[in-house]
Amino acid sequence: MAGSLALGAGVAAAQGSLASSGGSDVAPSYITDDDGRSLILRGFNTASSAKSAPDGMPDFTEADLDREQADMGTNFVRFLISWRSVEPAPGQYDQAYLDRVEDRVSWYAERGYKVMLDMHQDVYSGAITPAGDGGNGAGNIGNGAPAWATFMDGLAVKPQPRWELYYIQPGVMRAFDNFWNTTGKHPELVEHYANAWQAVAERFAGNDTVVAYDLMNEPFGGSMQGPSFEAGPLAAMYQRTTNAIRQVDQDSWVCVAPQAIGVNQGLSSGLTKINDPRAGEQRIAYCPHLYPLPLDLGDGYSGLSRTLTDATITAWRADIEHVAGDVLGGVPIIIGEIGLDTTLPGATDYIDRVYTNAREMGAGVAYWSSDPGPWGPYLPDGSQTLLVDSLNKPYPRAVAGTPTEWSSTVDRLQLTLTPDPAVTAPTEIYLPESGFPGGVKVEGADVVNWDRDSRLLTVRTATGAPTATVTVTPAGS
Ligand code: IDC
Repeated sequence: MAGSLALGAGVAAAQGSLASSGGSDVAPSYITDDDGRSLILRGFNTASSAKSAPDGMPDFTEADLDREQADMGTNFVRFLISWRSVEPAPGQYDQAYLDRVEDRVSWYAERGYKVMLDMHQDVYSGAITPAGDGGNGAGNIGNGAPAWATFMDGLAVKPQPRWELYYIQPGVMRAFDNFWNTTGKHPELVEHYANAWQAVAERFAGNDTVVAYDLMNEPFGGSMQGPSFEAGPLAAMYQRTTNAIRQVDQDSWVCVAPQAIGVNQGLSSGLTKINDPRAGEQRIAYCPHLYPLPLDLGDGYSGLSRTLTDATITAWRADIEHVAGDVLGGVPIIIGEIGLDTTLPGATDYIDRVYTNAREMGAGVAYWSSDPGPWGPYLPDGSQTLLVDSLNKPYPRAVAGTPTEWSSTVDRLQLTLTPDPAVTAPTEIYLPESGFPGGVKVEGADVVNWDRDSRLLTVRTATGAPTATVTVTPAGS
């Protein structure tokens, strides 16, 4: 069975280093910054509150961003945007909305972040339920597509106890079937979608802070599921949208994700190769999500649930490495969503396990989400959840070469890299105050700068060496 093969491969991966990942023989690759440095991206999804806000903006201020940066040293955001906001009427792109997005992007730019724009959807659109919540008072459910692009053909959407269950309501299934045009009645919808992305890309093409476009949150195939959907209408939409983006933007990375249902829980994806028409190396990235079923159902990370979750992570990782390495052609990986209710038993252990895997995979991570509440870093009263301490660890943010292995505890970081002589900018490392209250001791590299306020250390390794290992500990250690 494919599942058990994948499991075996993942176990081997856990013992190897970055260069010998389990699901593929292809070494991890990285999104690079304008200085050519490999980026290790750590941040949040911001935010769920944008989904049904009339102006499409998250309930997230510049002060919230300052707090996040000071508390966790993040350098990345998966920023939620929506098709309904970009194209409120067919063929009309709302430039005032894009102004608001650009304004938020400038907050991130001023603080040295990189932004991935995520065209979010859940359960197709806000128009699947007139009240927006299916009548069950659970808050926002459907979001994403504009009402004018929602064709349910009169089929029902009944109130459901969980938001995910709306996906299999007949009206929602039909809306997706019409979007993918498996009904043969709406060939215009995917075209609108690609053109909406082109309008976004046109706006951000010259913006160095926006590095990536996540083409569609959690694709769902309606009545077409699994590999036939992923290799069929999904891959076709990705290709069409990539082509549309490349007409206006040659440099941003285009991120593709698998079908969410099943693949988020560790099953194999049937996604096929997307060709990047840009001149030069392709800039496609793979951006899957991880939501092990036991945790999603509200179980903690302990006992049998922990065993099942670990098996999920192992299979999930092997398949991601296979798709990114072998199917898509050795592309970077960004985990677009991982997250859980931090009050569940074992939450810290689960977070550590996922971030350890991400580190070994060379993957970026966007935690779901920065919204106040038990899943996030802060409660509505501003107090911290355990997430802040769990995530506030040293990490290399930008590496002058290719990282081959790195590890960290709160007061120690070790990084091995293959230096790239063409990169002149230094390697940048984040060091939290909890582990590094004073000076730093650096072995294996020269210190360029240590800024105790921003918690950023920059170092330069010897030129000409084939590999370099940098170790950072607190001064006096
Ligand atoms: C959830 C929000 C919740 C909202 C729901 C539907 O936390 O408040 O009611 O969306 O809009 C995903 C989705 C992401 C989900 C998240 C957590 O991409 O939008 O947010 N999740 O449930 N996939 C798996 C989990």
